[in-house]
Amino acid sequence: MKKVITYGTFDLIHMGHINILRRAKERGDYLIVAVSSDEFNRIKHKEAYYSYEDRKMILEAIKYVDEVIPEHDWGQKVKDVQKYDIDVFVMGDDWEGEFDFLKEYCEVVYLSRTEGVSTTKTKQELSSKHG
Ligand code: C2G
Repeated sequence: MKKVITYGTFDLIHMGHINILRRAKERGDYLIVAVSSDEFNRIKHKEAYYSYEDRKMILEAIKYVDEVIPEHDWGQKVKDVQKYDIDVFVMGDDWEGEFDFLKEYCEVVYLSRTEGVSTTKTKQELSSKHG
């Protein structure tokens, strides 16, 4: 079984997230998503609308996702790749090159981001529309 992993906050799930999850799953048979904890989001200077528990539940309901684990810090990726016996690490290409150190442990794939959609954009448009 070919196992794939990807990481992210995945707040206010949108087509960009679905596109990366679908393509990540296409790279193997089993997709693990490491979703950023609320504490790690603070380290990433991100304020998620939904809590970790809610973002985890939403991801678990997506058909491409087989398992959801927490992402607590930047340094857990090598351990995760070894612990979960990962074959392919996938991220959007806004992270191009950032995780190449994982190449000695697994395949590293950066996939194109979906243009024109982001959680930040959604929040901004909603707040300007509805005040
Ligand atoms: N993404 C995308 N297209 C978008 C928006 C996001 O392909 N329009 C991808 C990102 O490239 C990333 C994934 O969706 O691979 C999750 O995006 P975020 O939730 O913004 O995750 P991020 O804050 O980049 O966290 O350790 C890695 C970090 O946790 C990544």
